[in-house]
Amino acid sequence: MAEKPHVLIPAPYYKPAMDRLDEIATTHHLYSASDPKKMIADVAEKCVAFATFMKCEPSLMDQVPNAKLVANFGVGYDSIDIEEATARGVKVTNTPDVLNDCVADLALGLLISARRHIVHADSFVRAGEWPVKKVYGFVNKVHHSKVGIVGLGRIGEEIAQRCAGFKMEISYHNRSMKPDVPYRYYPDLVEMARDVEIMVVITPGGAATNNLVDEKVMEALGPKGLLVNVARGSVVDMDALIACLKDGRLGSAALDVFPDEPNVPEELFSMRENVVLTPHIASASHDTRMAMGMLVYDNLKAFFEGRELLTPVN
Ligand code: NAP
Ligand code: 8YV
Repeated sequence: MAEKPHVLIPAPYYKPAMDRLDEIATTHHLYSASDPKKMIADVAEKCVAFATFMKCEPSLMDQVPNAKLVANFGVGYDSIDIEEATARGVKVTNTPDVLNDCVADLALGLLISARRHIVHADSFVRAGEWPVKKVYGFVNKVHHSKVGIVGLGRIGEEIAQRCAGFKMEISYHNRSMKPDVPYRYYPDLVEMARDVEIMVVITPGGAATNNLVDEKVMEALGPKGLLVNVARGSVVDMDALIACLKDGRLGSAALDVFPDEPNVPEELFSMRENVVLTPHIASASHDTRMAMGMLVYDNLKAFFEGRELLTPVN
């Protein structure tokens, strides 16, 4: 029987899906190697591809010169240097679409938690405060509110559909207007922020969106405004966010992503009433992570068989 192609896994992804890869490849798990340098020395020449979660530096590509595909576990590929990969003749694939629903679900979960204070109200009950204070207090509604989506792409459209279910008035900001969507388009992000009560950010990360949501945008969203970020930490200016939340220029925030994960600025920890935090879990259901992993698998299989890649990004 012919030897299976060798694949290097620099950073782990959903284990049941990584295990499936052993059906079609001989896998080398760099992240768990007791001596990573030795593993690279042993397998570098043999490996024809990488399967990875957001990690594959140009220096690693140089050390594994015959690997001509990076199959990334994730739709976002901002942490992979596409120009450097292309310059080396390395193709990159990602995992679009299979996670749209799951990410949109969490965006709405965060939105509702923040507006209705679900997390904070839960602490109120657990701390025994209900019998003492009698009433929790009053919050802002979700239904019929005005929401602005920053990045009306594959996931953004799913978020919009869910918002429509809550009878919200929906607007969006992209670099270009989309044909055939029933939502109001704002070419100017500050203008949209001024007109909405809730902003949901779901653009790609990377240089083009770095600090796209800056102090001006937050001030325009205002003291009653809610900012939800499920995109990348780099898209929102974290220093400005903390400052605006502290002095009330922005009302509240719900964040799944941070600029320096897994580190989260401690200032946010004490903001219990108006800030909801999750550890980058928007796509983290079993079904979705399996589907993402199988797209990694399918791209690798197509590559091994000389077929067209399913979801290439370069
Ligand atoms: P997509 O289909 O490519 O949509 C991206 C949208 O952002 C497009 O509508 C695009 O419109 C807009 N956009 C891009 N650059 C922009 C800019 N500079 N200014 C304003 N708008 C811009 O991508 P997707 O599949 O929906 O995924 C979006 C991102 O979500 C991913 O790249 C990833 O970073 C993030 N994500 C996070 C999680 C999580 O776990 N939290 C999970 C999945 C994805 P224009 O091109 O017209 O500007
Ligand atoms: C995952 C993501 O967190 O797809 C993306 O861009 O951010 C998420 O789905 C990640 O890729 C895998 O853990």
